[in-house]
Amino acid sequence: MSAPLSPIALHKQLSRIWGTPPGWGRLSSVNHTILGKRFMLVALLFFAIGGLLAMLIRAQLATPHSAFIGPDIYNQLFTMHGTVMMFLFAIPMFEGLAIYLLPKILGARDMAFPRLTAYGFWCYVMGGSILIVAMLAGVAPNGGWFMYTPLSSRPYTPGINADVWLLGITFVEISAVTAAIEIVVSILKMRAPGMALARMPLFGWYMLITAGMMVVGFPPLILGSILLELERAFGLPFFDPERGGDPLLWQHLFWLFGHPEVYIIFLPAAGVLSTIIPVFAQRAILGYRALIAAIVAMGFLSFGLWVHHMFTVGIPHLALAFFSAASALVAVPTAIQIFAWIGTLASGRPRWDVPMLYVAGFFAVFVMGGLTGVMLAMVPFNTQAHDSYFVVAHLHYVLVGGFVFPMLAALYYWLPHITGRQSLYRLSVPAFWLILIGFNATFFFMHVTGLMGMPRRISTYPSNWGWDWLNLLSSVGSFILTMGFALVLADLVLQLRFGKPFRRDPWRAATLEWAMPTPPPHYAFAALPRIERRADQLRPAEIGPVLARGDGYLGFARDGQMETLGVDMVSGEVEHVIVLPHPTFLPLWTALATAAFFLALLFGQYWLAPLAAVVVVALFLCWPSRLGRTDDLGPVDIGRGETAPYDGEASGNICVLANRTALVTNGTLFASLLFGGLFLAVVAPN
Ligand code: HEM
Ligand SMILES: [Cu+2]
Repeated sequence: MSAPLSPIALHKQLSRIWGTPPGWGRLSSVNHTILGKRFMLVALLFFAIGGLLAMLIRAQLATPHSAFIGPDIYNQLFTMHGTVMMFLFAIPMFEGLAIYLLPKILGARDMAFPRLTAYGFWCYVMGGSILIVAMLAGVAPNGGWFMYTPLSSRPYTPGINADVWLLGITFVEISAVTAAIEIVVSILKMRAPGMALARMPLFGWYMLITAGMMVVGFPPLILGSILLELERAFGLPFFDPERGGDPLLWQHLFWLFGHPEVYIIFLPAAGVLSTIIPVFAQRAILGYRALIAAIVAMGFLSFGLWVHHMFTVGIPHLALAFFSAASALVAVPTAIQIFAWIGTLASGRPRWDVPMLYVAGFFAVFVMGGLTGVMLAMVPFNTQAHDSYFVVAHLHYVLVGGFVFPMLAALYYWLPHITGRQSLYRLSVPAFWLILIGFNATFFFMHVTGLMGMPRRISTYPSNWGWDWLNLLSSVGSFILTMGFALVLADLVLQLRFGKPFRRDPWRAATLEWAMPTPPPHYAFAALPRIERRADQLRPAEIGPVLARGDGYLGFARDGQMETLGVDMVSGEVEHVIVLPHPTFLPLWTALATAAFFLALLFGQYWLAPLAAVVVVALFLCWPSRLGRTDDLGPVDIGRGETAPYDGEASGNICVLANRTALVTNGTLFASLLFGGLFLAVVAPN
């Protein structure tokens, strides 16, 4: 290229090319840093909403015979609490974290399909809003977060409550599936040159397997929702035993998704732990290869477990034994990870800081959840504890221990990266203790309440069964817990406002995301590095300034194009130059048309739905016209004296891979349909 630029001039040029317009133009952003932050912010908002609902539940249950909330509203409350936490908080939080971090940890300038990121974000916001608006209007879903039929069928839920869930969640799932496909492609194709799969940081492996699980895990749920909505809207009898259907089909389809869902939530959190622990232990993670094997094994095993949620529905005995054994087997890869983390800490020189506090909280809480999980995997015990508060206690130990604590660790670990500011310690430490104590006060005693026979999902209970003081304790605990979260929030705001600017790489980490200025510029890296060793053992403080000078791949601004590199999936050697799209409103318009489609179905305006669908397709057809070039340029300069062709001129490009991944999604959708058909043919032959 031309004469080398000064770092400042290069920064200015790249910022101009990669920037997002101000004002309303911000809504056209397709940048992964911006969208990752937005995803996480909205997910936090939904966490607050879900938490508020939990507070209402605990207020109602604090005393026996409480008349605070009637049973009708109570059903909506716990259904929305579970739904919001699982679909609108946990999954999108993972997506946001992945979208923000992956390109930075793997050494690329953005995700593979920036406009798809934006489209997914809008689908998430709009689908989530449908659910929240329905709740404010008093017609929220009320059949529990897993919407069992026949309770969720038309005769038992005549209002639109169940339709809100089926359509709203399917809308949100679009964002999950698009994000999953994009994450798979980005990890496999867009890493720094030289970063072979065998050198990829574990964070990348965790995200790859999680996204892969989403690609095959979500279609059964989407199919189930479509079938149930068809039954509700047009009276088709998929789940109605009187007309040849079977309500168990819903349970199978739901848990075919729902059990992997638990691991889809846990694996990203484990990825966070595997990233943070070595940094604070000041050594490389123990058992890198064993961990990769464990992650992959977990991904596969988790699909063989769904039936353990249905032990009490009358499954053949042999099948019960099989699924019970498989449920116990999944403890093996979990144990490998726990031992690797403990071993890393034990053999390193651990340093204490706020993120480690939350890691310790994870250990304390999650192990307890694992123990009760092993108990529940035993069929006889499960039969006893089924649908009691024991299960509520277990699932919160697993979800809060296995997701919320690691996410708080992640928050304190990466916040300096996002804001470029230092943590203030005064609030984060007391917040931790409030959360830990409040959590255990809330949920530990629920084990006892459950064993004393209190069923879940009841809005009141009599006072003479010995449940009173246990419930009061749980409610008091939950308010302590809320105070802890409020303190975290206050800490966040204070840090944004008053935190001192941080030096680069505050934790002396060893991964690439710290080899850039913080807060990160829109283009992420001024030049892309060459990786010569395992990419979780780098020295960001040394690499950073070199890259900022434009010393590396693509350390220049060419033709106003947003360029990054595509590599061979396995070896990580350069294959092509990928040109990414500029900001555009197209994703927003397409999402709005998609919203029109779902709203038309929700309100039974069936003439409008096909119209909206046509608009969606037409808008999607506009997407390619804004991108790409038709002339063939051959190999072009990529810096360091090397050349590579543009993505569109080479085989094995990102679009081909994305198509294949989407085909897998489609394939599982049809396989689930086939499973459903066979299931009905066997169980209900007429
Ligand atoms: C922040 C503090 C939390 C409190 C105080 C809380 C409280 C509760 C309570 C009391 C129930 C049982 C309601 C009933 O069966 O009548 C419940 C159910 C549930 N919670 Fe939480 N929860 C909290 C956080 C979370 C989180 C973070 C998640 C997930 C990531 C979660 C997921 C669920 C699910 C899936 C259910 C089952 C809903 C159903 O039965 O349909 N909760 N929660
Ligand atoms: Cu399960």
